[in-house]
Amino acid sequence: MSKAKFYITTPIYYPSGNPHIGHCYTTVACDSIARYKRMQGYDVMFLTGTDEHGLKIEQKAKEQGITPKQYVDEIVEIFKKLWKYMNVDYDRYIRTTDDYHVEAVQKIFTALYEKGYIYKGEYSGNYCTPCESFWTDSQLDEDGCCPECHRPVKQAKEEAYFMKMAPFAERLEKLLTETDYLRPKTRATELVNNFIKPGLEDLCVSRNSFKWGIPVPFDKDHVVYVWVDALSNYITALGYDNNAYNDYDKFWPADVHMVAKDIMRFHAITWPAILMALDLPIPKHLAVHGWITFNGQKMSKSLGNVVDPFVLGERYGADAIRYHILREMALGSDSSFSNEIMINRINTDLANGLGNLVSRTVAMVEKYFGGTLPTEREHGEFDDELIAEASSLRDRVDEYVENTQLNNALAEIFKLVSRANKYIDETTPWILGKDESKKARLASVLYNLLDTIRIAATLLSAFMPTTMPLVFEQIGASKEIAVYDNAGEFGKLPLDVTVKKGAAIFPRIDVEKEIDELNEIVKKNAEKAKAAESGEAKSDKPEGVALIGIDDFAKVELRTAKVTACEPVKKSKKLLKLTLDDGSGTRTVASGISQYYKPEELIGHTVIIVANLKPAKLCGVESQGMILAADCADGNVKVIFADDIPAGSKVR
Ligand code: ME8
Repeated sequence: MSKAKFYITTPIYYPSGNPHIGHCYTTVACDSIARYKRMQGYDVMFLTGTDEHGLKIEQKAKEQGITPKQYVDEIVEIFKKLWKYMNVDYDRYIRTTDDYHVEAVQKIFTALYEKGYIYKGEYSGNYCTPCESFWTDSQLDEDGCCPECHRPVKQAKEEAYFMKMAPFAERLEKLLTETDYLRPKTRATELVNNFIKPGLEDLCVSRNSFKWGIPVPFDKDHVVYVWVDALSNYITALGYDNNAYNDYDKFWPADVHMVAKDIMRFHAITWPAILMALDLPIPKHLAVHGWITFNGQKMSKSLGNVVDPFVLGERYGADAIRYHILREMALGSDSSFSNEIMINRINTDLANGLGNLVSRTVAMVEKYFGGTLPTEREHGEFDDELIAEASSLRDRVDEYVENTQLNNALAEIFKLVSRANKYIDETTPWILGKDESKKARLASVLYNLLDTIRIAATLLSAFMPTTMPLVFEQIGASKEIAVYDNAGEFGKLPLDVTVKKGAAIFPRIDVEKEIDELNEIVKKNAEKAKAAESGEAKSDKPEGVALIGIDDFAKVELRTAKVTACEPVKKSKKLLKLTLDDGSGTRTVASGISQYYKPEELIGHTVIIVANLKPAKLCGVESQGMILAADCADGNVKVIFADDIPAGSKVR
């Protein structure tokens, strides 16, 4: 029998700045659910990615004198590095600049047009440049500013394509009020009252004031509105309207889209309307969480309070950060982040609670039994209560995960951890250990503790995947034993289990010292943000891009070479194979430019090559170097020709 499937998505993030702890929340929450579902035996697809088009990106790239693609390429790498660092195990990463996505969005746009849902008109109204959104007068905030970012709007007029929304109003209202789509459902009222009841406005679905977007296939002056482009990712990443993947039939409709409240409207109204227009099924749930605020303020670069997850992870470990943000955020409300709350929580729950439980229990098994429990047992007071709580934990956690209430799932697990610590106080193993006749009772107490830890740690491994294997190792739970299927039953560790003492899993943090140091970092960030705002730091390169010295540049050997032959690489959609005369002989280079050049357009030209690049095999072709090309602001790629320079000349 084939496994049940489960499809979960994060928003695709704007790579317009480095990721922060807020982005981590949604991604880590989805990762934990995906891991939990995998443990339960589901066939899981966990999708994340980046939303790379739009005016904002085009403007930022321009400010830095690079192409939009270069700009996003750099930041996407930082996002990916962070997910690796946070032990986020996604199944697929979509970039909206991926060819297959571009192709599919064009088909989707055309289909909506051909079905009569999209028409051409003219837009005039209040436009918010940072949000790339037009707003009606009634939607503006009390100061007449953008209701989303509260910045001033300007009057703008442009020829645009629109999508009719009225045909979907009734179905949308039903979806929000009568089904379990929106979580928490309490948010349905604001959506219905603010957007549906006053009459759904048609959606402006194209722009012609900038270029960095997916061209409307039948009207190249326009690019597809970035939200239509972005929302489509949830289906294009499965292979809808493209051949890159073949998972649409299996995984659609999605089980959970998770987003924060800032983009709820797009996922609660715009996205279902697009799906309805395409006659596609609606996802099962939209889980909306609040914002992580910093000391009560929204995290924002200009306030200098963006919390850098790399800094925190370096100090306390990715799992401690994962735990803290998941434990703090209740679905539907904001959660306040402060260094103090975080450190106290790590100390209380992880170091004193779980860490202590594991180290005390393991130490006692070593002290009283040399590391291996004897098989004699004696049941005693307090056992039944602990065992009942431990063996029923999985059901309770299952339900919370099912309802995307991860803070409650963790609270439930840590209730059991507290219960187990209390059990140590109740059963006083250190007194039992002094009495030879109480050895069987002592073995029972320690076994009950170890098996309780096994259950808690198995369920926790979805949330804290790095450290739980260390717990299993210490309590002697093999890979076969430490599995979800065993977590609903007590007594799965062998009676004569052998423990292995190890280092503290979550060392206690010195609160005062850490808070001082972290506050210093926050202060410095705020100063940097202030300097940037006043223009002092304008020459700063984007974070993550290091400057190189002249010595580094000298390592690169650039030479001119003449293209003597060129042909497409059979196994690749992107590569051309170029044969080059580099002045001293012939060499082959594979280059990803077939979308931009036909082979005959290159033959006879002289290009610049990186001549000392390590050879690499690309789709079966050994590439001996690379040719230089420019990513142009309009998304085009142009090879740099040096036709009047003899082949083999050094470029410096
Ligand atoms: O909106 N607290 O991208 P985005 C909690 N590209 N979550 C936060 C947060 C905070 N302080 N800050 C960001 C976009 N997030 C679009 C999405 S989807 C088709 C297109 C998280 O980079 C949260 O999940 O601005 C929020 O919804 C998302 O980042 C917005 O990311």
